[in-house]
Amino acid sequence: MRAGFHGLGLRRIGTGAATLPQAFPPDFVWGVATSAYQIEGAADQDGRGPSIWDRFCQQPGAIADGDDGRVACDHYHRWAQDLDLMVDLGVAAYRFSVSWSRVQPAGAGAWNAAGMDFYERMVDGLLARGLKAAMTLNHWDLPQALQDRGGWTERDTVHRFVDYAQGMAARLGDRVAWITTHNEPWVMATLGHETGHFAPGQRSRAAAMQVAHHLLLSHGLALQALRAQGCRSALGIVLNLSPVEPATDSAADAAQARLDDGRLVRWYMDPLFSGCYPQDVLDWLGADAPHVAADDMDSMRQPLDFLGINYYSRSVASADGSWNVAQGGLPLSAMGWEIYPQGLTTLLLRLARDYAVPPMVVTENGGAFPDQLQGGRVHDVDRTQYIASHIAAVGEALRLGAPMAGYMVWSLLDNFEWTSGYAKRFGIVHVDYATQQRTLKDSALWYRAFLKTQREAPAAIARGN
Ligand code: GCO
Repeated sequence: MRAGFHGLGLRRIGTGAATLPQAFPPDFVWGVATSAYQIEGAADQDGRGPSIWDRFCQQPGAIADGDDGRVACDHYHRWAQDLDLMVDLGVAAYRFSVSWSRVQPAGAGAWNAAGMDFYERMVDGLLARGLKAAMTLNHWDLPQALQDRGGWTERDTVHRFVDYAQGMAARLGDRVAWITTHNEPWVMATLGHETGHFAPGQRSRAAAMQVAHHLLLSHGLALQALRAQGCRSALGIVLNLSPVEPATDSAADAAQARLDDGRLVRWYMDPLFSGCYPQDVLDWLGADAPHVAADDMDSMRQPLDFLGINYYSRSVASADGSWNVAQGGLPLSAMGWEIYPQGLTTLLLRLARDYAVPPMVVTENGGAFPDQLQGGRVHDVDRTQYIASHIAAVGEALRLGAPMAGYMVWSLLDNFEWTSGYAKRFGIVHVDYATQQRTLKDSALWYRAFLKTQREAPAAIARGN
């Protein structure tokens, strides 16, 4: 793959925003990503049980404008049309997630045939269109029934997840190219259980660390179980990672950056690749460190067929907490996140240097910007520049030796952006929530044109053009 990239040379096309390597390897996988709760809607239909996000959205003040995912993009009913959009864009792969409570409403025991059928129809629909399926098992929407029994703080949930993973793989493992166990365990642990910003809204550092441990453990045990049952899908996990940079060159900020890196990056990467938790973080946690049973660390470290990385911005550490994004001097997205594509190159190279990483896929990257739909067009120059510059950053990491295998835009559609509700739009396709009409934004048109150059590039070079 790396050789392929070098072999194609570095002829460049201008985007106005960034310079892109003209040709990624021919087998580099380009895709778009979504998640179940953010797009499906049909929350009460065909036997779906409630998830922790359904419950969380009911808490007054939890979500901007009191929004929820009950209807979202109505993808449950419009999936075929949405798959057609992907064909139109020319992507090779679609990363989606399964709503656990749709297929197994209580998170244990009985399966819901109608829910399973939905994902089967959708996966068959992808294959019929020549698209690869990248299935995520857990994109945050734990069945509420399991939360009522303690959720991810309870070790029993680990075993429930393994059963669920086995059920999904038994049904769809012959057709999905990739299976991801968890999406962003840091978010579920930290935002869900330490700061309480996300479902289930708990506020305990000890609980959060136990959750992180159970997520990693259930990942490892699920991989073992899926391999034991002969699942042939590529198996991996998706982490949200960032380079952590000190706000100043003071020793205190450097120490803070090291700790933050430990909590965000090494807490997840070290057990997956080295079979241990970072000692500096364990020391800092003290009594809040998770309970780890005898074989857990071995169970967690399973060979990965791929590693998914979600990247949006860098992280900046200041010991006194005084740093503010405005000080960075970088442009910001509508989320208030710094736009920092070179951080993605830095991150990918660091992972490749410090760990024996498998092929890496950027499984999410994109931006929310204030879009205007006018005359059937959305001129989202900022988003287009964001995506183009981050694809260039991936190309740079690849050129410098990181084993990059794919890139997926977050997101195909505007969708339910968690606590921001529908106010923040990440889609390259605009969704009119009143009519459910989809409109390709300029960023989608750009991505389509870019992917066309990628398909044509090898032939063009072979012809010596
Ligand atoms: C994530 C999230 C997405 C968010 C996106 C933008 O995995 O971080 O999967 O669900 O919508 O990150 O905040």
